[in-house]
Amino acid sequence: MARILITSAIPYINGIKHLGNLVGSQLPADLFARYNRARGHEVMFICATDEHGTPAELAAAKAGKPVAEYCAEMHEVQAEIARGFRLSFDHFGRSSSARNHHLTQHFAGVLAEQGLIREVTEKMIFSVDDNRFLPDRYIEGTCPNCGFDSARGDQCDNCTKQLDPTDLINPRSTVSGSTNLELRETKHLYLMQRALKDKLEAWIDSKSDWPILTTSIAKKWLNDGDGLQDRGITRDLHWGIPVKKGDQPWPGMEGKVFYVWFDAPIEYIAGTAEWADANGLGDEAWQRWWRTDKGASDVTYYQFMGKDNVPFHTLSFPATILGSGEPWKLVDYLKSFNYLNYDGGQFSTSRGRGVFMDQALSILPADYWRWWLLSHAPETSDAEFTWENFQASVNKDLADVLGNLVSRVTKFAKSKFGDAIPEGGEFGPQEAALIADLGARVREYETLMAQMEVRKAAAELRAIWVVGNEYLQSAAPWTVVKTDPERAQAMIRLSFNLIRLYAVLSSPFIPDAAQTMMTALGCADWSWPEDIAHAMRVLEAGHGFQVPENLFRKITDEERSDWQTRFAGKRD
Ligand code: B3M
Ligand code: ZN
Repeated sequence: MARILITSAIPYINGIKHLGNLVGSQLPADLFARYNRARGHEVMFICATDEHGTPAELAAAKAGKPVAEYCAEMHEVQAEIARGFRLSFDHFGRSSSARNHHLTQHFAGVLAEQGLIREVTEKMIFSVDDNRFLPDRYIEGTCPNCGFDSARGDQCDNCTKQLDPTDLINPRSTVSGSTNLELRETKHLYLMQRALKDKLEAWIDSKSDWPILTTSIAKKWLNDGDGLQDRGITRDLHWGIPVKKGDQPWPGMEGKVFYVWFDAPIEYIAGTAEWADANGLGDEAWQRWWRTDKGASDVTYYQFMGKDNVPFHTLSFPATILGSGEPWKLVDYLKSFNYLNYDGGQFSTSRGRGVFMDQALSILPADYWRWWLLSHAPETSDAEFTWENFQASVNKDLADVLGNLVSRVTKFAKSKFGDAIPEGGEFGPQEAALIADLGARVREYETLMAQMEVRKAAAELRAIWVVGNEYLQSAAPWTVVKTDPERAQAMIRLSFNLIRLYAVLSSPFIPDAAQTMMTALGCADWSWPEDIAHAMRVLEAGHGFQVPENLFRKITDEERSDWQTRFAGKRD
């Protein structure tokens, strides 16, 4: 049994995320967590809301609420939607937690002790019309690297370069649009990432098994231009974690807070501590996941995120960890994703274009979305959601292949043999061939799941459903029953075990349908098919069952075109 730590990038608090955000972090992380639990491993799966920074302040102001109250409410909203999507976090924390305050201040303190923090008096952009210092994200302008005209002050979305707002050409405030911006003097703390370059490089070089997308982004930022830059880790804001050196005041830094990207990844650790607190456990319970001196050296740590978050996780956060000189766990494998586009363009939060998580659940259950999103995960390139493709996948894979097998088998068995699995006959060559085929495919599925090859794993799972359907089609128990009822009974007995096999294998993708299948089988044996021949005999003759409700319904052409119109967003 392995010990597996999984974190998903933590979503910002200021609004409900769209399906592109979901498929780039939380959903594949959930798939991996569920799979590893199903294999009997010890899993810790942590996510949280990312609550600091100006996005939260401005969203709260817009909602007319104090920021703390706004964040508490929005956290609940996001937590409820996460439950709706069956995201199986061990804990869904909050980066504004007392634990994160404490740990963030702790890291800043030890980094200072290690001589890796310097104070910089600098000129920052103050927006006269907004009457506030404008944080990086709220200044837009032209990217000096690629010329993209809506680059943000922290990062260019086009070329992913991490930027400082003063790098931008023709900067403007995105709060008011004002170009009445001034440079005003203020003092900030900088993390001396440059001093850690060699260590970071050696660490990244040691990760030969990372996806190309991850390492190429990491290396680009390590070596591009002037190479790794020291980063400001404090801001002139009210909402955030007050700047302190451990639990001591930091002279000259009164009234300032840590930069949201400094404290957000630390929440992965703090969220695990919140989990321990919520379960009445002591510090050793979370430290055994995070401190290599306290049991975490046998933990394998996986992170999931969209490609725009990769520089912060391959450089900034590891700089915090490595720089601390303390034995904290570093990430072992970083799975990153490209973008999901929406119907010929991009998802757009501001224009309401595309399907957002709450809307998705209001029109169809979670499994429909989980299946489509995971089976089309943007791994090797950007992917695109279209309603035609969604309708085709749901109707074909879920309704025609999987759903149909379950309903055919249970309905036929009930009408011919009653409420229990029939006992006649023996498995013959046809069943032996199917079992051999399934055995090979299940091993392949396991390999792909362990490698987080999400799309390929979905394709293998679909193939596993298909071979069962093909077996049933060619064995044709509904015909055979007329001439050789014993033989038909053996086929049906095997088919019931197929349903159980499918429930177990499919549960990481479509947990609700898997549960419905197991409930219909009156079965609570979720054991993984380590031995396929055995797995096909778990449900024995005489075992009762019920015909389940239709597992999946089809999406009609009318619904498809209604939804297409409804989610098209406001026109420019
Ligand atoms: N909240 C950005 C995002 O949601 C950011 C991730 C933080 S991960 C520590 O994509
Ligand atoms: Zn750029």
